[in-house]
Amino acid sequence: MYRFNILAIILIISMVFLDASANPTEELIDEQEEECASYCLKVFLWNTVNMNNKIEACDKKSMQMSVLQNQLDVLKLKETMYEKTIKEKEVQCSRQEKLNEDVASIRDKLENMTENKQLEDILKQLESSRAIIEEKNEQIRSLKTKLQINEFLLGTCKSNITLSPAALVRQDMSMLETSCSRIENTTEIWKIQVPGMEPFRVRCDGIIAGPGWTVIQRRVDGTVDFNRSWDEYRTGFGDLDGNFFVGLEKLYRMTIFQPHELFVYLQNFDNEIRYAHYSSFSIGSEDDAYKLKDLGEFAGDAGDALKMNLNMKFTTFDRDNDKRGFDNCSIERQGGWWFNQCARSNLNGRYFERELDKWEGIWWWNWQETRTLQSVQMLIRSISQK
Ligand SMILES: [Ca+2]
Repeated sequence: MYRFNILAIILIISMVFLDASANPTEELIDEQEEECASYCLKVFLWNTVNMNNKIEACDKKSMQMSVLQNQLDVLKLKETMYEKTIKEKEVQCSRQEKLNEDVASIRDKLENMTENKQLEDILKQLESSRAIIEEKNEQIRSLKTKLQINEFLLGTCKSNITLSPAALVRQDMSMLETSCSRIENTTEIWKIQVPGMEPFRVRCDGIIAGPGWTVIQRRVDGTVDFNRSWDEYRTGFGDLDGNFFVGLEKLYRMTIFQPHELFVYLQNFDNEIRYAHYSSFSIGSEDDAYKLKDLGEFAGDAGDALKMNLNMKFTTFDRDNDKRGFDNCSIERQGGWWFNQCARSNLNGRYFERELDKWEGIWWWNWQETRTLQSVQMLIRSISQK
């Protein structure tokens, strides 16, 4: 509107000027000038209009540019927002992937745990089954031995039936004892016989703890070494008048043939005497490593130093059946025993001539710990013939 007003004023001024310059005497010139002025005015007006159009077009373009710029700004803003959103999504995707990996890992671990648990259960069942089979085997061995005993007794009865009374008396006189049950108030060496073994000599004692006892182990001095091999402990060793061990096989045959009790006699270097009595005593076969199977009830003034050895197998320096994983108790204690980890007594240890504090010596923990003893004996007696 402002530009239009300017053009109108210029047009009016031009017309006035043209009117004022009219001169009759120079008519031709005037006409020419008038034509020229008209032409110039037309050109001027055309240019003016043209410029005005261009200006308007330019304004229009400018407005369009402005609109486009606004749109561009909006788009840039959106682009920024989209970029931000994309980054956030990428982070979320990354987290999701990590989460998926963790879930997969946990699932694998759970599957492994399940497999391991199943494996452990199977191993436990196998171990349990193995223990049951071993127990059944031991029962079968025990029954076989008892069968031998019954056959032995049956044979004796049959031979008695066929003998005349006079021969029966003679045979009775010569028959071997099956234990020291008839010994009283004295100590003697008897030959006895139990099923499954050839007759063998034992030391019978009717003094230390009453009548009817068989001495199975005796320590009175250091003349016999008790740090012996498995075979020697199985067979027995030593001198029945001095120091000896009866032998695990004999001990097994005697205690399975008849129920027995155990008496442990202890004497220190002050000549004080104490004892430990167990109401029953038996050991397993060699297949069961002569396991200490029964101790019954404890009584006595020396304290119970054997209970931790119940159900333990026998161990020697060359046959490690103890419960101590890293070494052999028998090597440390220098004698065979039913070691656990290891023991609170060491009656088969090394003999010392005086009282010393020695783990490898002969001692009974519940009385005077590891201080060595002067003399010890282990005796058994048939309960049925007590
Ligand atoms: Ca061991």
